[in-house]
Amino acid sequence: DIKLTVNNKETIFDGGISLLENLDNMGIDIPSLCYHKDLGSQDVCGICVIDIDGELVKSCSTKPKEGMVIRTYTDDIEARRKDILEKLMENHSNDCLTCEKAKGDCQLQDACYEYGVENRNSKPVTMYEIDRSSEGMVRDMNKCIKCEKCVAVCKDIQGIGVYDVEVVDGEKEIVLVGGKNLSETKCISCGQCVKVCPVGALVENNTVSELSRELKKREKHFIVQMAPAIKHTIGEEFFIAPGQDVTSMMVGALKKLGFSKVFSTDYSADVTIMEEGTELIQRLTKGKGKTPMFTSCCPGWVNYVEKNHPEFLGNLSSCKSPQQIFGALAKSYYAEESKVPKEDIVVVSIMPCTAKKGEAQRIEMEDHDRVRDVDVVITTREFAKLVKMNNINFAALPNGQEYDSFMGKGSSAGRLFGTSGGVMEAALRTVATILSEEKVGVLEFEEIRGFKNVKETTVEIGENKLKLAVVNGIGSAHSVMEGIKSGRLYYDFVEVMACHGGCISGGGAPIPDNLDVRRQRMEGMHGFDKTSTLRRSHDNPEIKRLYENYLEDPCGHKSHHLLHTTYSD
Ligand code: HC0
Ligand code: SF4
Repeated sequence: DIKLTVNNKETIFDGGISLLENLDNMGIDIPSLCYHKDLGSQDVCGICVIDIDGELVKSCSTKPKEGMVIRTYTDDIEARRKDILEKLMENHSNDCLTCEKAKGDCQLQDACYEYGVENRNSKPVTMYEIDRSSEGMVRDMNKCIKCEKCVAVCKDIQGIGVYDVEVVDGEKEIVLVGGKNLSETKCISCGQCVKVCPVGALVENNTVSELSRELKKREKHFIVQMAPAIKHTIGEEFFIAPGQDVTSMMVGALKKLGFSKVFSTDYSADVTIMEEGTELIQRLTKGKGKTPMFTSCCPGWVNYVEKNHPEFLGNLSSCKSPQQIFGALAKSYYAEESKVPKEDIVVVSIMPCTAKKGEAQRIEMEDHDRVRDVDVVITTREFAKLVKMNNINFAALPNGQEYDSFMGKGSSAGRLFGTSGGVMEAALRTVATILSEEKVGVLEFEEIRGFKNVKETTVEIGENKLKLAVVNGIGSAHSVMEGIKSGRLYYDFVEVMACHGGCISGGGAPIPDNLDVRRQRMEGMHGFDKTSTLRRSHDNPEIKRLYENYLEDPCGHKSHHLLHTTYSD
């Protein structure tokens, strides 16, 4: 404990963390562009200066010392911050009007607004060509302020290292490693760099503006699915606490926006469990396919296997992801039952993920008539924009609004897909019932919940002993795969989610996103499951109806054709 003075008051600070973090804990907001709770400070931007004993010092890289006299706001501090911001704006594009981050997520804009700094550039800055090579995101270096957070998150957290810092002609540059544009690099489109970028240099690929216009034409039959994680995160965009289930408001908003049917990816996650659970049993007991089986529902992870470990492609479950299963069923089962031609249906997905945009565009994801499973993917943040653009008062929408039948109802097992360990847990609930005569009482598998990077457990089901692992974040994938290859590790089934905490922390999730927020999101999901009366995928009446009326058997002929795929290197 360190005793010092802050704004004329004696205060105790934690000596192990920076002044910026101590001040934040006290509720004193210090601006910073290069600090992030998960990453710490990159110690570059300098706007976090405070006055210590009469001198201006960066609070992010200074630790507390006994007797310090700190002032957090003086005329000198204000002048310094303004000066830094003005210099940044000298070289910044002036297209704030249409910038993705400007609608609430641009920290530079917020700081300029607070300090009265204007963008005086009369022409757009076009020193760099905008990189639109990725389906998931856009990189515009004309807006980069070189805070280095993208470098840190991609290298230190994701373990991929797409970005690096180089000095070119005496100027610092953020460069790409291994390619001229994102699609040539090892980038897996996870979007974690988009979330930490304080400006519009890294943004999701905007698909919401066009969607908004198309919806207003009311020409096509628009149906929408929303991913499990959305329900516990979108509230944050409207000042509702992280983790709170806002499904009813989502449904209400989507109806107002003109969607003919509002459905849920929790439903198709239940279908995934029927298919993937059956596939697992076939691989383990009938020798049909390689083991360990890996989940394949996270497109960041699939991209990672394709780019880095193609030797494991055969281990990926052949099952399409819930997003794609939903789309494939919408354009077949739903089209037939509701008598709407599949060509007239537009399937929109709301996903907490940037990589899902690329997944929907994959060549494997269209049928023999070249009709795509999913037409448009927008992120959680884009959905929030759609709501705001249309002046819908989200938080005031009524409770009790339900999904449409017959592709809306999902079990809470399907909902758990949105958090690390959830796919495994949902699968175990159903596999246990299929494999074991006795009704398995255990529904919650604590060992595979939470934020540990690699979670392991062994589950005995009837005569079978399953060795399981959950990889939480792509940063741990490489060592697990090397361990499997060398024989050091043995598993039957492995879940991998590219983002830490699972989809609740996807690249399309609300900003800010950090471990504190993620914890609340995860608790919200587990809380929902605990009180649910439908906790296993195979008990879902809409799933029973699907197999009875349409698919017949899991992994049967029709499923194989519609719901399974292969991946290529
Ligand atoms: Fe996820 Fe999914 S759980 S990847 O995070 O599996 O994006 O929420 O929709 O598809 O269901 C994302 C979330 C999904 C899919 C599901 C899976
Ligand atoms: Fe790295 Fe993910 Fe950003 Fe690609 S999207 S550069 S993999 S953090």
